[in-house]
Amino acid sequence: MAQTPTTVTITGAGGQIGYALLFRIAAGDMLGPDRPVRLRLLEIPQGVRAAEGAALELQDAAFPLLRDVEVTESADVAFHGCNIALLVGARPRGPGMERSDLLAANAVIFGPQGAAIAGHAAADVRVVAVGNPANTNALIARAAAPDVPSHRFSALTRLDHNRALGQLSAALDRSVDGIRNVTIWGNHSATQFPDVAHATVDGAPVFDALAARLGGPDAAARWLDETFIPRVAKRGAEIIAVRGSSSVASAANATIDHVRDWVRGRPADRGWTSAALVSRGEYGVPEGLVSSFPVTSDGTGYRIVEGLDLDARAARLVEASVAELIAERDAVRELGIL
Ligand code: NAX
Repeated sequence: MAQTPTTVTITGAGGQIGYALLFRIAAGDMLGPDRPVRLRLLEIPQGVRAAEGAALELQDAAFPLLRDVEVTESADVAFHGCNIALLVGARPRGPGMERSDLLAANAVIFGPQGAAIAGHAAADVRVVAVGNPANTNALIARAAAPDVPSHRFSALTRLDHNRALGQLSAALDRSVDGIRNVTIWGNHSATQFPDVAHATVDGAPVFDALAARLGGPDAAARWLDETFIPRVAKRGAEIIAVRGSSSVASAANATIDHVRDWVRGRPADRGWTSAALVSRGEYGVPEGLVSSFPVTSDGTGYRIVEGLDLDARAARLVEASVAELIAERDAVRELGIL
């Protein structure tokens, strides 16, 4: 029997990340070669022509898995029957914009989209906020959909996770493939904590491998503090400085990775990855915040890996990033949005 297509809604589909995402989804990279897809592209009037152009190109690519593409300005139409919601479109920070202005500008996007998801999406909907500030945008969407279980909402920190793998691979001169159990904690921002305390490379602790390569444990600790953490946390700015434009293909790739592992599962021998999920109090993160954690997936949903030891320094770094999430949540509350 022919499979029912999975409905994937992409907001901001006429933008850069949207363009990099659409063709990979239609090719089957996200949901697998056995899952037909139906695409719903949500845009605002300024972005509609670009989305329509992408839809024409999708037709020209003749993807066997692609059943249907619809471009719309209506969130209700876009999320009708939606199984996977990729919330990419967001309001960027403009000149002179304070953080509260940015949060308010995005709340009027992500609040109504959350409500439209609650009203129109399929019961099995899974939502990932990519548009920044991603964690708090997910929190806002989730708050507007109180009847949708909180485990159906997430925000993207997989790009940070992949960036961390890339930096370790280069420093150790080992394949990314052999690295396991890196964690991104906290916010998708410069306060995030990329943590390798439990990470291994080809079965041995990453820290020991770094120490062997860099000239001892002190040198390894210094590299982690002075090079690795700031480089991963500020990689977005580095890409802008070098490329003249923000991360696009790597962000789309991470979005594909995030949804693929969530929906299809992740082999246990690959270890954990990172995703921002709605906290139920794990690791002392206040309930309801959307914070990045170590996660596994058996295909039914992401599970937070619990019980990891955090030393005093790691606990302080997690707390600092979570403090930023609390401040964002409180700023949104002050605006009367939550
Ligand atoms: P673009 O400016 O190229 O595209 C954004 C698109 O969203 C535009 O076409 C715009 O018309 C549309 N849009 C705006 N408001 C909308 C609304 N209310 N409904 C539907 N569509 C709307 O940006 P792009 O490079 O694609 O980046 C998109 C977002 O991803 C930005 O917020 C960016 O900061 C964020 N990123 C998040 C990352 C992450 O790891 N979480 C990394 C990459 C990226 O920086």
